[in-house]
Amino acid sequence: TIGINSSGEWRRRRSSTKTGYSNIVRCCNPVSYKKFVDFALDQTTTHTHLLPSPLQEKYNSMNSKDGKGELSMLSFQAAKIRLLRSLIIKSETMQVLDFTVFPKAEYDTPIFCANFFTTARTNIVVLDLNPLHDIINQGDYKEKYFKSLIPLGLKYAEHFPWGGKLTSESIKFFSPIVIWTKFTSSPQNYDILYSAFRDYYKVWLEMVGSAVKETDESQILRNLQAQHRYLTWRAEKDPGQGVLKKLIGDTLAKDLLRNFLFNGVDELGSKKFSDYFPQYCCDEDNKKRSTIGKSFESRPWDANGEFLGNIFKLR
Ligand code: BLA
Repeated sequence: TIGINSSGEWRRRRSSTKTGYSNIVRCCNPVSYKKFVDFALDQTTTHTHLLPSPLQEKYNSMNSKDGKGELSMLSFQAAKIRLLRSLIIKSETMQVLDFTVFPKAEYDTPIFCANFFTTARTNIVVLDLNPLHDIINQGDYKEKYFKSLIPLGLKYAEHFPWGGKLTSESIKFFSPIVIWTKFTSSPQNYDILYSAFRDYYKVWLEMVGSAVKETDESQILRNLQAQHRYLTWRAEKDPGQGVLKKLIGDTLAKDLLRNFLFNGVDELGSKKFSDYFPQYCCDEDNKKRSTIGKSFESRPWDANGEFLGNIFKLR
């Protein structure tokens, strides 16, 4: 039985094992991210035929160094999907979902992105259909994929307040309907998060389903470069890196990031991080999270999905 006490504190859970009863301290959160992934896989199979990814053999499950945490990985591919992969982390102190789906380069559809970091008290959440191309300066791409979704974004923006300042470059990878939020752990919040996840995923599946295969080589190349740029950003700057390194060590964390989570970063293009993000060129080892700092204290889109931020900051 998983429960939560009124203050959202830890609770002791009695779990039965083959050998009897053992008391395991569990994070109070009555959330199971497996349910989210199960939903997504189930929905995906109603639209397309999922094939196991060649990555599955190597990346399936792993224990953390201290033996108290478990990482579970799943990966698939499909006719229009280059890679659908999920990572669930469960440890004594946190639960994490990193679920991302990358379309093939013949499609310019957004990348589905769900990143949830949960501890006993708090949650850091990004749920979005990450635009493949610039939606701040490129009106047609925004129009094509996001115009009709603005009401959906507003519906959840009401419940999930903007999460506050974030690495400035990240905003370019987010859409006008991004759910970027932080909230305290509660069953009600997880119910709404689950509902948002289902809504966003269903909408994304429809998008991919109706996407028409691009035949123009230059457009395909453009999509491929945008995918590679995205992978390069995330493989290098993912805020989860520190947590992963702590859990499984530097070498395994790096391998997981480059070869599983952001698979393709070493294959889909040859540009390096500093080619795409020259503003980081002079930072020592790219260690700084952002050279232009964090910004966007409040939601930088208005109710019509118009960008309100300072675009100059983003150059
Ligand atoms: C924090 N995670 C964040 C923040 C963002 C994201 C925007 C706020 C801090 C910041 O802006 O740097 C997520 N950023 C994203 C995503 C994109 C992006 C999804 O640019 C996509 C383009 N988060 C994870 C995983 C873990 C995790 C797998 O996705 C842990 C294993 C943890 N995220 C995590 C933690 C923080 C965080 C601990 C807060 C600490 C910090 O800010 O560094």
